Amino acid sequence: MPKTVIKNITARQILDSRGDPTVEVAVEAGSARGVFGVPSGASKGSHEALELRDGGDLYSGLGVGKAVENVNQIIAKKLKGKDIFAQDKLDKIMIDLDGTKNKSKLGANAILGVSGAICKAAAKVKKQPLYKYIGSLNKNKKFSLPKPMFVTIEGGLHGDTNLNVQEFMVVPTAGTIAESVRVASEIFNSLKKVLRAKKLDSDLGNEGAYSPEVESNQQALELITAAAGLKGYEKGKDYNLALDVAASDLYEERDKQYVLSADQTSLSAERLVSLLKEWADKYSIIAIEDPLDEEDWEGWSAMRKRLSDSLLVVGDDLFVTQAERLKKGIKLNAANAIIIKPNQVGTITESLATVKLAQDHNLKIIPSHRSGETNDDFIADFAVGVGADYVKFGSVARGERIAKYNRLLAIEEELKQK
Ligand code: 2PG
Ligand code: MG
Repeated sequence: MPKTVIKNITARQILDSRGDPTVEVAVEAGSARGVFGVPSGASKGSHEALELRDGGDLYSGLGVGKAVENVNQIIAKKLKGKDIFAQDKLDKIMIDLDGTKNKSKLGANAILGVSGAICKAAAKVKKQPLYKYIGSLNKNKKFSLPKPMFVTIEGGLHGDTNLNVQEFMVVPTAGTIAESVRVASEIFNSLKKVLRAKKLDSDLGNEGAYSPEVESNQQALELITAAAGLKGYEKGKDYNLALDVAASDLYEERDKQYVLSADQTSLSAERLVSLLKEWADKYSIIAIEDPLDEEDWEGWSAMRKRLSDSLLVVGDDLFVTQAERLKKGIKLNAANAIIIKPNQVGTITESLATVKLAQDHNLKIIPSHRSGETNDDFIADFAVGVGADYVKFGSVARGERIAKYNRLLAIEEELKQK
């Protein structure tokens, strides 16, 4: 392939799905143009790469003018004229240009915007589907479709509710994306009826899932089970459940307790793990993300020892997509699955390296959206490109979530025709 160089890089401020500013970057090379919209989290891990925000009064300090300027004034000058296919070298230039450990000088939002747009533009120059190009970056040629985990009820920092556990997900056992989407959609719409019948709120939270006030955290599990039952779906057979406890947000450092206010209780790590195990057995839960605080490495290891390997213990805030933290987790056997969010680390190359490291140690890979999203569907191609096991893109409602599931549907069709 002849060299095609980067002609232009431009960034601008757009809005995300929460109405907050975020960065969008366009990269031009040859006659191709790659555009990438940067997502943004709410329940962030404290070791994530830094999202640069302007501060001040406008947008309550959340403007991304500085990050945009860093792309337009600093990064663009360095990368123009360079080979569009040199993803790792281009990412390295940005990492060096930033020079900080957490990308706080230029902003991980500025850097990831460019990194993602480069990747998309390069795939277009090559006239390859994006997943295929991403696969080539990680030397993967086996493109299988991941199993989606559909967020169906949400609480924590994602909804206006007393529910403490952040995400209750439905994981259909169906063998295709099309069937999985159907089962998830049917359960989702059935749940609306269940909620209304119980006079519970059926409004949607940040990720398009229901966010009702509950009598207890466990009630959310009962509600989903009832909704699925109404459609004739059996837990453990037609679907399983998954949780994101996002436990760092529930943890009180002072007395080392996890506060489950909806259950009027506080639990030690050990008792929380016992409760999660009880739920897992009763409700056919196959994966529990961030069951404990992001610094409680020992607690994670102890949990893994207590539970069978078939239950996925998933590190999100624990690993923040960073190889350094994953290495520690591998050594301590802290988890057997990892959430991959490119904006937690700040470049596509580093995200791919973390995936590779995890795969080499048999951790399951779960690429994920953020609670603040754009209509960008890059993460769907990323998941297929790296041969991910599962994905988590939110509920089956709201455009910025279904953009990603719809992209998986399209990829599934495409792969079938091959
Ligand atoms: C999570 C994510 C996505 P946020 O905790 O897994 O659901 O939430 O983007 O707010 O960090
Ligand atoms: Mg999480």
